[in-house]
This record gives sequence, C-alpha cells and structure tokens, in this order.
Amino acid sequence: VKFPLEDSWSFWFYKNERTKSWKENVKFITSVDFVEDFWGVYNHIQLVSKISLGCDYMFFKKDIPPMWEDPQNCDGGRWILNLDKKYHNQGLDMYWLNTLLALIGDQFFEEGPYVNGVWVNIRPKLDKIALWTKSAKNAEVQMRIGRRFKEILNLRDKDTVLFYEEHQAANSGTAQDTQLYKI
Ligand code: M7G
Repeated sequence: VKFPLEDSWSFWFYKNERTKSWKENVKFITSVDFVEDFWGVYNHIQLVSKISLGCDYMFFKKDIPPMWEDPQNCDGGRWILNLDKKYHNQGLDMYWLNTLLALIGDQFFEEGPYVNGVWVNIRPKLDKIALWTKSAKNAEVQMRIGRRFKEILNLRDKDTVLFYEEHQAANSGTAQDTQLYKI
C-alpha cells in the first residue's frame, strides 16, 4: 500500500539556454501523488547544491504551472529567502528539502490552499528560495505564511529577513514598491 499525498505535486527544472525563450527553458519533470513516489524522484534527481549556475528547480501543485501568467499565480507573489553563497554547500539542500516536506506534509495548515509551490534559483552571487503564494494583497494570509515559512526553515533569528514581492509589480517594470511585506 502506498501513502497518498494530500495534494499532487510536480517537479520542474529551468535551464538557461540563451537561444531559447524563458518559457521554452521551463521543463516539466514529473508529478507525484504518493509519498514513495516523491522520494523516488527526489533521490533520483541531483541535489540543489549540485545543479549548474543559472538553473532552477520548481516544485508546484500539479495543476499550477510555475509561471506568473497562470491564473492561479497572477494575483500572487512570493516570499523570498536570499541565501549567501556560504550556505551553498551547507544549508541550501536542507532548506530546500525542508520546504518540500512542509509542502507535501500540509504544514501550512489553513493557509495551505494559498501556497502554490516553491522555486530555487542557483545564481553566481546568491541562491534564492521563493515560496509562491496566491492573493498577494491579502496581508494577513501572507504574513501567516511568511511566519510559518520561517519556522519551517528554523529561521527565528532577526538577522534573516524574508521579503514578499508581488508578481504583478515585479514584472510590470516599475522597480519601486515590489516589496509588499517583510518578516
Ligand atoms: P527570476 O528567475 O524570477 O529571477 O526572473 P529574479 O528573481 O532575479 O528576477 C528572471 C527573469 O526570468 C524575469 O525577468 C523574466 O524575464 C523571466 N521570468 C521569470 N519568471 C518567474 C517568469 C514567469 O513566470 N513568466 C515569464 N514569462 N517570464 C518569467
């Protein structure tokens, strides 16, 4: 008997190929419906700390593609954790795995339906984990999610600040006011 997940989830990969559009570089890997299948995929693909610079992993609810344009994302935003490169080989993989486990383990409780998925960017100067949520304007919900995300990652200290950015503000080209909240 396999253990079904509360929600089904999809793994995606982004590879920066200059000759292709952003959308063409977003690749679906597979979906998982059971705990065992989650581990099968997780153990099969490379650790986040081992993928190339410029690449991303995404882990999203099965019916939500990891794109602003999707109706489930377009009014939302993301809680961003910027990680200095000193965490690349110590911390990053654990933060990523803990986030995935919180998602499949329904650890956002009442706010779970507002959580769409998570991204990790591997970049030359920093790594970035971003939790994508619905309803950016709903401050109460977003603050509860941000607080919970910090608990899940064990980031209780005041030194680590998470910022919330609205997708619409981020891609409208107006650089100001993209940060709605911080915690
Ligand atoms: P990012 O990967 O979110 O990195 O976006 P950043 O947080 O450093 O900005 C980098 C670039 O990728 C954007 O400026 C867009 O050109 C493109 N891009 C990223 N996302 C998440 C999307 C998306 O959802 N849709 C589209 N069309 N382009 C995107």
